[in-house]
Amino acid sequence: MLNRRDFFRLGAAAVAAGTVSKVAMAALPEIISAEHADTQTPKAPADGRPFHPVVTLNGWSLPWRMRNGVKEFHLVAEPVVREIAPGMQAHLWGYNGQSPGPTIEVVEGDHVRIYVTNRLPEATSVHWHGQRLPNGMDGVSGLTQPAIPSGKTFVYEFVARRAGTFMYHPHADEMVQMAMGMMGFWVTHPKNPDFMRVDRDYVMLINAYDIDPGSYTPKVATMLEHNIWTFNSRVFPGIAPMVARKNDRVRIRVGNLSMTNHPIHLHGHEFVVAGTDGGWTPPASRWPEVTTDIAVGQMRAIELIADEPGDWAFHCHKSHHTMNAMGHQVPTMIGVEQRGLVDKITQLLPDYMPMGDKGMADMGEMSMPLPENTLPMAGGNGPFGYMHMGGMFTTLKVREGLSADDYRDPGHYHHPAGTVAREVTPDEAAVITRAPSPAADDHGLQVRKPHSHDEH
Ligand SMILES: [Cu+2]
Repeated sequence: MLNRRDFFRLGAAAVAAGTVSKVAMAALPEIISAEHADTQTPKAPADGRPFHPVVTLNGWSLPWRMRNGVKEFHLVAEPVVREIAPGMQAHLWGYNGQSPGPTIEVVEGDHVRIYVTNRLPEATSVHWHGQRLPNGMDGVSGLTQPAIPSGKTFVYEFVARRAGTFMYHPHADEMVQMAMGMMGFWVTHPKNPDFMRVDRDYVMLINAYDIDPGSYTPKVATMLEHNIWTFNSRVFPGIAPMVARKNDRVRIRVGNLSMTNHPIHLHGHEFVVAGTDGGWTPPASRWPEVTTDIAVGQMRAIELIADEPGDWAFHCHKSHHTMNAMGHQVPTMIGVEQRGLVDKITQLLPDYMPMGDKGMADMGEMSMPLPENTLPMAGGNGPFGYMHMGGMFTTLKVREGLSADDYRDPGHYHHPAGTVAREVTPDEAAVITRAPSPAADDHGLQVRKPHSHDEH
């Protein structure tokens, strides 16, 4: 976990290592930077007006300073190294040491000033997605401002007029800069801290990368066939769980800055879409869902009562998006008998291994030697064996008896006796009722008899 002292220590290092002169920076808010991928436990704001902070999965919120009633932040656009999951690092562009950049949290009505220092090799800008602001603060390079050249610091200033859920990202060489990971979350909390109060408020951004096994930098021209699908530039099993006390009201805010839509699905509970990037939805307009599609450029704030203890999957429902480092040229081999072939192929390729004739679950599990800097296609070990999941997958862990500020991973769920699916006993098997069928073999399967002359 990060604490404030860590921020300052890392911040000092970042200033020393920076390319922008210390003298020029002296009047600006300190640069606070973080490089590791732990989730920061939320803390009540040290100054400014009160709010209930959000929790950024595998991320953190940017500290600020108050100066003459203005809330001042300092974002630094720069190359970063992001651990995608243990075993794989990506060379991305981001803000303040990370991609996505730190979450910015302000209160409705705050006068906000954001210094943006550009340490990228090319010009950038920051667009404050969804905000009401003066046109010249909207961050569209060429249209509303000159782009911020390398090595320069620009300042944005506006009043956060509307409470809600927002994002920030460049509007300069967008295809490259967003494919490289430049994006961050912004939450404007309501003036009244009890308005739509929830107990736990998680945020994450969806992005996707195309990083060939053995390489570190995303291929920025890829439009759809990405191989790394992320929540906050992390993939399962590298994504932190969301933790909730039983009966907590939980909000999960998800923004999509990838190149395709993502149907986000939660197990074991129903939720409502309580907010979009356009604001809070009127309560009468909400309906129960277990999956909500999030289009490109959209945000959804979903809310639920976490009243079912357990470890509940939370994931994108596109099955390719819960895979890692997946090639799309894999032939489907289900049902193909490969045994005869293998002997012949191994004469040519001694290390050849047949794959996928019973499905593809074995491909993550068999821990083949991987090239440098990539991940198995899926998964990690769960309490009941191997989990065939990677990519945009995490869990909502609902537990009784947690304290309100405890966000630590509680470990695997302990299921009450008799509540886990299991193999039938021989006695049970003997009395299983079979659906009446004209012909069933010993395994209960219907057998289609070949036509015979007797039937005519
Ligand atoms: Cu998806």
